[in-house]
Amino acid sequence: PFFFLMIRRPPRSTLFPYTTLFRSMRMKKALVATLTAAMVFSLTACGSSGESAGGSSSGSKDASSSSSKSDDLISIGFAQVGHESDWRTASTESCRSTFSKENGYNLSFVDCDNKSADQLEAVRNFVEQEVDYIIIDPIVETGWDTVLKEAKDAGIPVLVIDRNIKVDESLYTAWVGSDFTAEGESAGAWLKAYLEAKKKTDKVNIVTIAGTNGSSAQIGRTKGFNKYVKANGWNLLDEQDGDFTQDGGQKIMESYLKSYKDIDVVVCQNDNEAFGAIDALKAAGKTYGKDGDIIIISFDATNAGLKNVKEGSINADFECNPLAAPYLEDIIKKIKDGGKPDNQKVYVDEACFACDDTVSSFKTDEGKEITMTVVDDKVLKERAY
Ligand code: GYE
Repeated sequence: PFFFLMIRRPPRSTLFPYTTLFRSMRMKKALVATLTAAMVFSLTACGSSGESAGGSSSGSKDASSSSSKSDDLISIGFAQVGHESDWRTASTESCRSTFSKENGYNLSFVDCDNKSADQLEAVRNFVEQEVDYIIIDPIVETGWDTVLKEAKDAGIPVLVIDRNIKVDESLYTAWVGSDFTAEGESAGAWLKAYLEAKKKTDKVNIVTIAGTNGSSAQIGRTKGFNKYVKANGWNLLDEQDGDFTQDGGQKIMESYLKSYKDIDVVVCQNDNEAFGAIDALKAAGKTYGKDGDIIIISFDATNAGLKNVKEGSINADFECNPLAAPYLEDIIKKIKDGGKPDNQKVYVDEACFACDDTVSSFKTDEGKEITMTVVDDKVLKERAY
């Protein structure tokens, strides 16, 4: 059902299910022998904040509930970014339901609370504990070489989910995630078409509430959107890090409202930041969205985000797909059967949503045809997360 409204990113054959590069990888030499519950218990590198991740529990709870690891379960260590957004909650739930006991997995889940050092430590612990597979959603792109070499030496396949990692490609088995630059480009191209449709040809003042600095979602969305800022001579007033949280979005919007009198567009790099920005705009008595003075653009297109689009508070929302775990499971099954992934990089399909049909379709400067889906009750109902 998730794929129901997806646009196809042409040329599809090069993007889905697997794209480029494929290489052989080292299989883990032997399955892990018995891993005691006590050992798994120590998988709490990232602290107890994990308990609050979308109602999920931390790795220690998973491990303790299994009391002993049976050899026929595949053990997976997952170092998740944190619990900063609705998107993250959906991603966590996708992994937890895919890699459940019933499906044959023993998942050690660690919520890293957006702390890079803790995430490195969690991965190192997984290596020491000799899990069968390691899944990482990297908080930031850099700093991974040493620990991934350790995983490679231990023969543990590393699967990267969502955000990208900047390392030699021999250091991980596969990556499944989104094309963040394409998301930013879609947003820029939509804005261009929207301004044209509204006949707004004077100076366009934009502020961006960016996501966590150094994360590939922030890097890609910024790069993609800012191409359009440059090409169209828009005025980018400011660009500050809201850390992908509602609180961050609100604080930054409040400060922008103090610094800048004339804002035409607010670009929020995720839905939760948009919720915070909306609160700040409301408090300042500004009008925004469908019939307002300020255009709001967001990314993720979660259910809560799309609710705001339907109500007209957010003008356009560019989807980022958090349900990537089943793709990882396919890869794990292939490896387990003695095979290897068809390709090292897998992009998930994504759609674009708007509050009205001012712009129903457009072409990006990069040549991609995009159709905007106007959010109604049916669209909302189909959006599970
Ligand atoms: O957009 C944001 C989350 O990495 C794509 O992280 C993800 C981003 C997502 O916190 O909501």
